[in-house]
Amino acid sequence: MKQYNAPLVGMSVLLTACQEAMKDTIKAIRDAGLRDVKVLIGGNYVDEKVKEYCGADYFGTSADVAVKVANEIFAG
Ligand code: B12
Repeated sequence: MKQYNAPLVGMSVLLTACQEAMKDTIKAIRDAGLRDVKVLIGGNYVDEKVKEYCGADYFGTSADVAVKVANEIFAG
């Protein structure tokens, strides 16, 4: 992520059991000092609550949202 200077990271989850891992991953991104990297999470059960819990910046339940968010971020 650091190496490629990625502005956006997307994560997909199917299982509620994977929520903690997603939270830990986002924490690791922040702890690595990558505070400007936006994190978008998605998957069937993901909603605003899950987004808040995991510390993500955006959530989506369809691929269209990923495109919308990416366009927003790349537009500055
Ligand atoms: C296929 C499937 C499996 C397959 C997976 C095959 C594979 N290699 O991927 C197999 C049979 C292996 C499987 C196993 C299990 N499964 Co299963 N499985 C499913 C099923 C039927 C479909 C999932 C799927 O692939 N959908 C197709 C994709 C394209 O859809 P999607 O994931 O929703 O993604 C869309 C959107 O959500 C969005 N999206 C997805 N990611 C992202 C990311 C971003 C950033 C954005 C913006 C959008 C986005 O875009 C996609 C396109 O529209 C679901 C039920 C369901 N209808 O969801 C259960 C389901 C996910 N499974 C479930 C369970 C419990 C399991 C097992 C734990 C069962 C067990 N006891 O062993 C295991 C876990 C295995 C594991 N280690 O992960 C539960 C999860 C419940 C929960 N809340 O956690 C579900 C919901 C079924 C249920 N109702 O109980 N499973």
